[in-house]
Amino acid sequence: MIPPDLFSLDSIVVNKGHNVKIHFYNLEPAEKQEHHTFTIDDPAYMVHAVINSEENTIIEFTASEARVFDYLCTFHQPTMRGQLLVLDP
Ligand SMILES: [Cu+2]
Repeated sequence: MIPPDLFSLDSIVVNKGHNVKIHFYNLEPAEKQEHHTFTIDDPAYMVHAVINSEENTIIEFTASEARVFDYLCTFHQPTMRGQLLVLDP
């Protein structure tokens, strides 16, 4: 059985007002040329980072709105997804 594509974190918890910095690594071997995305499709946080195998990037934004946001990889649904919880302390 082939293991499903997953994020290493299925939830991220931050406080409202904080700067969020996500180090996003694609751990697929280079020869696979398999892309992943980190995507939050919400007017509060429009994030869409696409990276190829063995690449990495840093995604930064300010957590200006407190609630639950889904994040996902657009290529690997339904398995590759998680939730960003922005708390109002
Ligand atoms: Cu993916």
